Amino acid sequence: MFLDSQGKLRVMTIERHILEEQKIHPDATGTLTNLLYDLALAGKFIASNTARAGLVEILGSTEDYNVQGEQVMKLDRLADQTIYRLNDHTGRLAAMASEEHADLLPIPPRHPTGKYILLYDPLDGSSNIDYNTSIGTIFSVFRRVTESGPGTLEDCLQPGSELVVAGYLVYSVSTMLVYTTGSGVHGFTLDPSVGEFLLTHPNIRIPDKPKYYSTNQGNQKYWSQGVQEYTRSLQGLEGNDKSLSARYIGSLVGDFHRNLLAGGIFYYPADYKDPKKPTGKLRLLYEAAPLAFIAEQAGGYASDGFQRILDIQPASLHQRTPLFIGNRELVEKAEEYIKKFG
Ligand code: AFP
Repeated sequence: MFLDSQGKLRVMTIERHILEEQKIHPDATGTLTNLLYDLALAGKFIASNTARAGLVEILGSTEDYNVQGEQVMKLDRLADQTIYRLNDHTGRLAAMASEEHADLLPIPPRHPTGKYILLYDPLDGSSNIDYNTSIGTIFSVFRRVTESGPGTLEDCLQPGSELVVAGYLVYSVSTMLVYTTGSGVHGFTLDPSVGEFLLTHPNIRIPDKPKYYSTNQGNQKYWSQGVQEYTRSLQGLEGNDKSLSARYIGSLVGDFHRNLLAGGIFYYPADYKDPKKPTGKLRLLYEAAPLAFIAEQAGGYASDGFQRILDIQPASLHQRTPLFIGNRELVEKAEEYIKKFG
């Protein structure tokens, strides 16, 4: 909320912003607008539980019981159920898929199905919960490819280039929701006093001058030569490159969000901890593809080290991928090093 140059009070709530975006698409029916609004609402519920996590015994194991003898629900399960329950009956979705579940989540047969597919990682970075460090929710939406009836696996297994919405919530010093529908990236901060997301970061662009590199360098000995050499270049140990500062939370949303605003690169490469399976850790559909869509809309780029993340055709719901994401020239440089050194 602020006064513009004419002294008029300006408030851009997320609802108003989503409605204004809808006007860009004259054929829009409003379904996607409402779906986004449902996700913002889910974010408010999760943020509220996250903020009270240390007080209401929702940390720790789902096997625990609170003082009233009620079974305690772990925060990531609570987040998962919040998103599912707020979206299972609206008639907007044909199916959902969550990082917390092995299989696709059907819409209960008593409710109507719709034309969209929602994929989500309800609480990313959950190993940070017990340490009061930032965590997040990642979501993305595809248009279904099947004609009607319950959504199928085929509807979910689409490349990121087909996404119609991607966004995340970060629960930290404040709660923010950042999303794109393909016309720029916009960030909203939750004002807890009124319970509303207000536009605070319109049209986010990754700054041209990168500041940070973010990776779990504890895994360095398991990396390929290309990734090791690339890391040396980011540290200014190769040629005349200036060094970047290192920052790593271990919570993808938090690390990505910081680098989106400050400039830099996040990478989680394939590693050889298990020499038979040199895969990345992050999930293509729940983590890499949505953030890749946001990065590209903000002027950045995302790759698996060989190809554009958004071009990868997923073969399974929980497929993992290496991820290099952030400033375009830094990601392309990673691709060059991997091409040259492997
Ligand atoms: P958790 O949800 O198990 O904490 O995993 C978080 C995550 O998927 C992603 O948010 C982080 O970027 C990455 O894993 C951190 O992995 P390392 O702990 O191996 O660095």
